[in-house]
Amino acid sequence: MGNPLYDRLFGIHAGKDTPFLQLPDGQTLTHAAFLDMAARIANALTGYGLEPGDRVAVQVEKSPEALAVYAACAQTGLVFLPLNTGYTVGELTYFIENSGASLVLCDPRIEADLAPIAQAQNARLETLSSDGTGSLMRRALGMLPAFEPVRRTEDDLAAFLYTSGTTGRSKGAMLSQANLLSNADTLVQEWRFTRADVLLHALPIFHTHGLFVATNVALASGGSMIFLPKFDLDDVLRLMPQATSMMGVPTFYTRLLADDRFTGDLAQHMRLFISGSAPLLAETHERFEARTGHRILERYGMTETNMNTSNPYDGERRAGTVGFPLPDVELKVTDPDTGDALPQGEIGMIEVRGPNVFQGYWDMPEKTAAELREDGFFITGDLGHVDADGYVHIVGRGKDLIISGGYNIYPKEVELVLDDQPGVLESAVIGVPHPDFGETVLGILVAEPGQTPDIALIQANVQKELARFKHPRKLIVLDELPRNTMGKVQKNILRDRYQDLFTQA
Ligand code: MLC
Ligand code: AMP
Repeated sequence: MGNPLYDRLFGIHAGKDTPFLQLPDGQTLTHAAFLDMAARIANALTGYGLEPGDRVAVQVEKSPEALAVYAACAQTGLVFLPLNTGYTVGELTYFIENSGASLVLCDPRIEADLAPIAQAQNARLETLSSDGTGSLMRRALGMLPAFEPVRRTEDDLAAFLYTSGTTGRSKGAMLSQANLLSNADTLVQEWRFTRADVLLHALPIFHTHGLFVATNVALASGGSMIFLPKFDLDDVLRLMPQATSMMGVPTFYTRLLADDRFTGDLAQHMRLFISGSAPLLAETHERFEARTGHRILERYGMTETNMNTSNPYDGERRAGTVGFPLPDVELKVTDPDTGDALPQGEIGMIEVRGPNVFQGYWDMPEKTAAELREDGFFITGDLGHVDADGYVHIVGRGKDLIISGGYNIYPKEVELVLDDQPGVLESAVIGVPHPDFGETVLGILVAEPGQTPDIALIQANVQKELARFKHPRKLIVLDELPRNTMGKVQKNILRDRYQDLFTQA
């Protein structure tokens, strides 16, 4: 029986002296060295008294050690729960409490802030910094570099990824080993990844894209990664000639195109560029091809489902579409009101079913029931249609969601903070086009009668409560919000009015 996740992603490479991670300073870590590190961490984790199924909440900078914690969780049967490094202590408190984490792993810089929260939760608190130091590695380095993986089945949970919700409360999407493995195997095949691949990895490893798409594909194919702490344009340009492939959000591609150093020569021997997490403008797709000769392969996925569709490796990669449903993934377009399937070509709600679809939201049975049908179809919240050739087009979102540089922001969460501010009667938060982030957050405020909100003070307060990427890039005060006859705020009117705010030269 073994441990399918560990065996498939990590086990097969044991003992191999082939490179796995290449770091920007030129250092290389072999598969074997990485597995030694993971085994030491696994020994440390079990030494803390953690049991299979316990949650390990992790908010640390991207590093080989951070990735080894993921491997160690797979090996020990712990549920890996990575968290955006931008989250404030207030935001982290919710995740720690909601998940009932048994271990919190954080950067040493916020250890003191998190100590009372971990203590209240009866969770252990350990640290890991970006240079690999901290209490976890101090302990792990004294451990043996060998660990017999804990027996697990494909139905066991492997990870929780929190995804924000329309009400402002984040939900923990429970992902099983089978969810991750089925997608990793499919993507390796669909995108033709092999041991010869060197993936330029500049994404964060706390979300689906950087962790379960990029990293799992590299692991499952036995290839290696150029592992950058973040998307740094200079590093990406410098190291691209050593890579064969890259995965990124659209901002990666627009930033590359905005730089004259990014030439066709630099990308010449690359095999594949993949984009996802947010819509890639057809114009970006075309400019990229004109500059490099490469057609970006766009795919579509989400936290709850991993990847659902992909443009073909061979065959036409059609700009402005997200390609075909992946093998084993069923996709239908339904009437958002009745749930009935619509005829081909009509726009409606995209629903998906397959081995990739998650197990439900942790401790939220009503939310699970509202989005995951009994027959296994997940209601994505994305609106789209399937064209006559079978390509899926995403045309909008049924959910009130902003995607900025690949990060999701639910307006409600920001509105709740703005509504609480001195002098503010109410607020509306919308997404408007942005040249770098694709979309960005705009806050509209209505003042309490006779008051003038202090914008600088409000921005400072928002900063304390919410991660930087959620902050409104601008706050505008209006006399009143446009409403329909039912009293509902007409965000479409606001979006139209401010659509050029950040894009006009
Ligand atoms: C950083 N900032 C952002 C931001 N990222 N603000 C809004 N949106 C973002 N995405 C803040 C910084 O804190 C900084 O604040 C300022 O904006 C400018 O920073 P920067 O140096 O330009 O940002 P950078 O660090 O380069 O990050 C931009 C980015 C990064 C696009 C490279 O956000 C990124 O890697 N995004 C990928 C997100 C991702 O992996 N999504 C996948 C989700 S999974 P200040 O204070 O300096 O102004 C998913 C499923 C699927 O969606 O289908 O894949
Ligand atoms: P997340 O909840 O962070 O996993 O984000 C998932 C959402 O990102 C999806 O529901 C879509 O709205 C969006 N998304 C992902 N990939 C694409 C894409 N290629 N084109 C358009 N939207 C996308």
